[in-house]
Amino acid sequence: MKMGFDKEEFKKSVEYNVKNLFRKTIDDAKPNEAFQAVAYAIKDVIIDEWIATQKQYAKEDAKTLYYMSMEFLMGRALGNNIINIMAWDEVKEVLEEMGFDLNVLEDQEPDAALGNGGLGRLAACFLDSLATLGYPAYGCGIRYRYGMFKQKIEDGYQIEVPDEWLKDGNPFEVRRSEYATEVKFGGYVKTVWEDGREKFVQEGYQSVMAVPYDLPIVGYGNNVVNTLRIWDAQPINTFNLESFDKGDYQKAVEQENLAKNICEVLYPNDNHYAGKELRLKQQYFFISASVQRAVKKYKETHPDVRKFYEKNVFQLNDTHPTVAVAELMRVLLDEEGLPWDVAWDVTTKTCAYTNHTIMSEALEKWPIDLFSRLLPRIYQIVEEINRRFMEQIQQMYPGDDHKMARMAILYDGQVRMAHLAIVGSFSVNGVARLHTEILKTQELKHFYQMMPQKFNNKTNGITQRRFLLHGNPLLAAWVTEKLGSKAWVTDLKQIKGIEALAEDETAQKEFMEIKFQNKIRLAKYIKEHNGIDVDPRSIFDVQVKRLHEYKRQLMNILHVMFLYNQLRDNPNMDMVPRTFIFGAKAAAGYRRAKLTIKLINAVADVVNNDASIQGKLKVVFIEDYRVSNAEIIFAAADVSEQISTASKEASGTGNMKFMLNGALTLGTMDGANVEIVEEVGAEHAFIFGMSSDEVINYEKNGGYDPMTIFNNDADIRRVLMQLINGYYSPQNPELFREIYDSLLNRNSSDRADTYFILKDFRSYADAQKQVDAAYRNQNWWAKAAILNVANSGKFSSDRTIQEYVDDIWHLDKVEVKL
Ligand code: 475
Repeated sequence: MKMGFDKEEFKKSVEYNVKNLFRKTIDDAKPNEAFQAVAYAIKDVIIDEWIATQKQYAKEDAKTLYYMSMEFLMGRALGNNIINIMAWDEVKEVLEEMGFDLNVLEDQEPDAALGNGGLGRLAACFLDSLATLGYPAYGCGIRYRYGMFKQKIEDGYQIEVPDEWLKDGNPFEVRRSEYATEVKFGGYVKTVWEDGREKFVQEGYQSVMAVPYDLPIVGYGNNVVNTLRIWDAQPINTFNLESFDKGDYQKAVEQENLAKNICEVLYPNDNHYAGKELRLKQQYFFISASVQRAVKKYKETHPDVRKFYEKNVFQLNDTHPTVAVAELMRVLLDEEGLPWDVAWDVTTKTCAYTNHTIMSEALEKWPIDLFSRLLPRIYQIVEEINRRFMEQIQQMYPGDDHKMARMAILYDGQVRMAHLAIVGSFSVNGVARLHTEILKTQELKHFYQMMPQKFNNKTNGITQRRFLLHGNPLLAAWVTEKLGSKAWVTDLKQIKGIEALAEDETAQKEFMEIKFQNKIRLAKYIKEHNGIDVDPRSIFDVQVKRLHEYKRQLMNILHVMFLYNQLRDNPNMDMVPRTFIFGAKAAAGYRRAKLTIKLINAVADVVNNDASIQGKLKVVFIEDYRVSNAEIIFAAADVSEQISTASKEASGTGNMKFMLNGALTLGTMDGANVEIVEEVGAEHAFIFGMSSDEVINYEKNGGYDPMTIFNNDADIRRVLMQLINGYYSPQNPELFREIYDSLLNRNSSDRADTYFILKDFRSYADAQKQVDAAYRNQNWWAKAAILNVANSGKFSSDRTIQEYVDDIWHLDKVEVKL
């Protein structure tokens, strides 16, 4: 226990909160009320550390990271905060004395789902690591009124339900109206002469007030509390008679609507660019507010804004916050009066960019007419950045029009945000070694050739505090006992110490028993939420992640269909009972992804209700996959499905969470799988499929025809025919026609089976057979699982953050004493 946690005081605080919030005594409090009361009591503990931390940062004049991100997929805060103030056992005890179960209270909290998937969750893990390592940092984002939608499954189909996460308020947030900042949209730019220089002023614009809400980010056991600052939009002045009289009635209404709309909802697209105007408004809204605030704060204690970069660094989480490059230029040029060259020097020493995907449909390319209409001054600045950059290319590669066309920021009527991000940043990083290599040699090769010094790799990581200590208390306690220390909680490399136990039969038994208990916990969850009985003695084979074609959930379910055919032919087939578990949200407008969810559920319906296969096969689609149930799912997994088409998954982070919890990877050599296998040894994973080189080669040169496979492989053909003969949809045999067509018919890019599902299918099925064979040897499996846990040290986000600090951010650690 950390010094200073006073159980009696805490108890009083909870009772006081119940009284003041709900006019009740503690024994009348409903679970939700008790949750609120406990959360406020915890906030009370945190708040002093929060104040102390910020004072210490100011005192040391510490360099600060601004992690700019449209998404922070935080999940629940209560349990995590209690863990990080190191008061878990005490709080649990006090609550028990008061008649409450901490787990039940935790379940009252809605997930803060201000993100889609990997990119947003990575931002959340990074904040946890930054605070734990004691680095001064802000997360900067948007306070969406509705986060990621809640997923309901009705008749096998996904239904999107609005996520009213703020319905009962958010106990941990603090509104900071003193930092409200105006953000301007539209209008036109007027040039005026003032103080002997040309000045640009935006006129005829609409504006909103950005009002920040701060959330505490608690470091583990170190008194450090950083800030996640998310911005809300308010009308600048609610419309009044005065503007009515002036004939500005229309404008007043429009401004009010603008403010209402901007923060309304998170766009639910993962790895996909939709080009919506409101999305660009969201981007500029939170970036302008964050940049203005950062400059203002710096100027409060520093006389010379030309040295801004010495104390501030902006990390751009993908291209979504890239207007920061132009906005910082605008502030430095127009508000601070710096000359272009100086402003550019400051900007390019402040900004750094992380690329999270090479999927071409995810690349942000804003139409110039939209962009310049919404952000007229910003567009002017982008034009000048582009003009100067083109000049530079001309100088380095005289007459090479190809390079100009390939590298331009403004091209073909579009603003290419990735190019702006690269040109405006001093660092460009990928998120796993393979991904960074592909950026350097393929997608961004012209930029790499021109400015190789900017490029670097930062392999992703995850926080072991949430995904082991909180999510898997049984395994966490076991690891701590075996190591004789909790040091792994802040130094995951130490978990290597359990490697010595991998061959120890007692340890193996204990490990498998813990896994079994976690499988019972998940089985209970599935029974409660899906009404399906699953056997915790079966292999839990899990694929949880956003639904996307490149992630190939389709290949997984086609393989289930393939297995089911074998079982139907031979009910006595010798196989270890298997439970295939899926969890995935599909973007609301992604038709094929939604149809894949329907297919999974249709297969589940048939398979789960067929007594003839003697319970050897079960299929479960877990509704509303999100951070809070993910913690339970990872803990219970035996097999981790990481089966993306090689070269498509930039890194993956779920793969690391499974590994940390002792699941064996069944995967392709893609993203961070490559490094996972390197750490644990290929013999303790199941690797299959084409390499990224092979995939890229087919994409460039053609030569893949899925029809040949269809014609020559009767088992595959049988599975595919079942998509169109009503086998899983008797009432509508054509239901899955689109999926069938996607595998066999050429699309608009003249390719069929874009993600090489049929090409990799046999190799996948073979790997699945090896899983079955391997699981029969429980000693071997336990050993391999323990080795996975033991070798997961590299994949802590603490390691990732330390690399960002060493190579990019150059922050100093701050110590906070109370
Ligand atoms: C990668 N999201 C994972 C993870 O680095 C990787 C894109 C556009 C609009 C909205 N969201 C997105 C992503 O691109 C995304 O989540 N990318 C993911 O980033 C963290 O581990 O491989 O797909």
